[in-house]
Formats: sequence, C-alpha cells, structure tokens
Amino acid sequence: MRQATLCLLIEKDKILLAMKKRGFGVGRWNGAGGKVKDGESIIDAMIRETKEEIGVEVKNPEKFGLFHFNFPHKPEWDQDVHLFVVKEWDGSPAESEEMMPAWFYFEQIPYEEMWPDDKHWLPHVLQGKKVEASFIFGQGDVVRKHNIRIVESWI
Ligand code: 6U4
Repeated sequence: MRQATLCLLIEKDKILLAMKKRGFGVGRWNGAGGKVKDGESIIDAMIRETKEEIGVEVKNPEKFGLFHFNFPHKPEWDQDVHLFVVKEWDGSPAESEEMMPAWFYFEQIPYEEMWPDDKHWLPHVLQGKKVEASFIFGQGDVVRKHNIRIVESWI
C-alpha cells in the first residue's frame, strides 16, 4: 500500500492549509505532504515534503492520525496517510510550485474545497483528539463508507 504523509500547522485558533496547484488533489486545500520514498521514514518524508511544499522546517511533530483511503474504481490511488500536527516550526510558510499556503480560523475552514473526508475527521483533530479512520470513495471522490475511531495513543 502506498504510504503518504500530511502535515497541519496549528497556531492558537488558526490552521495552515495549502492549495494544491498540481497533481493528486489539485484544486483542493490540504495539508502539506506527499508520498514516502523507498527507504525513507514516515516522519522524514513529512519533514521533507513540508519543507519542499511550504518552505517550513517542522519542529516537534506529533502524530495525530492514520487514514486508510480506498478507491475501488481506481485502486492505484489507494493509500495510507499519516497525519502530523505541528505547533512549532522555523521559517514562514511560502508558496511553492506545488502549493499556496493560507491561514484559516477554525470556524472558517473551507471544507467544500477540501477532500470530502476532511469534514469527518478534522473537527476531532482540532479538539485535540487523535484518530484512525477508513474511507471508501466512489466516483467523483464522494465518501461511500467511513469509520472513525478515536485513538488514545499510538503504540
Ligand atoms: P508528486 O507529485 O509525485 O511529488 P507527492 O507530493 O509525493 O506527489 P501526492 O501529491 O500524491 O504526493 O500526495 C498526496 C497528498 O494528499 C498527501 O499529502 C496525502 C494527501 N491525501 C491523499 N488522499 C487524501 C484524502 N483523501 N484526504 C486528505 N488528504 C489526502 O485530506
């Protein structure tokens, strides 16, 4: 299964999202992140992608989620995504060829312009809860089935 990462910067009542400018998820606001390369650890992949995509050096990342995304009509898109929340970093978020970052107040998160699964799990994460979840998508990336479990801590 393809392994990928997702990184959300949080500062008080604001979250940093970034508009994906190309490739998988283009046109959607999402965290920085991407595929884990062969031989690379998940955390190193998250740190590398966050630097490449929004120019920020992550400090003290905390694992907050594990997602299993399945696309029965497009199995090559199937992936496990490891979510990290970051409250400390060096540098200022900056636009890259891949993403255009912007801050959003928690009450103004643009769920309709995000992956359709996000509205199911992000509110938990913003309340400080860790989650493991499975999503099965249909045509047009609609969520056909989902299951979310709150996790006390990672083994
Ligand atoms: P390339 O273009 O090969 O460099 P790369 O940035 O390595 O791509 P990409 O763009 O495939 O990887 O990464 C997908 C990104 O989208 C990862 O950050 C994980 C995230 N992602 C995938 N499915 C998602 C979903 N259903 N909901 C969500 N984020 C998802 O919120």
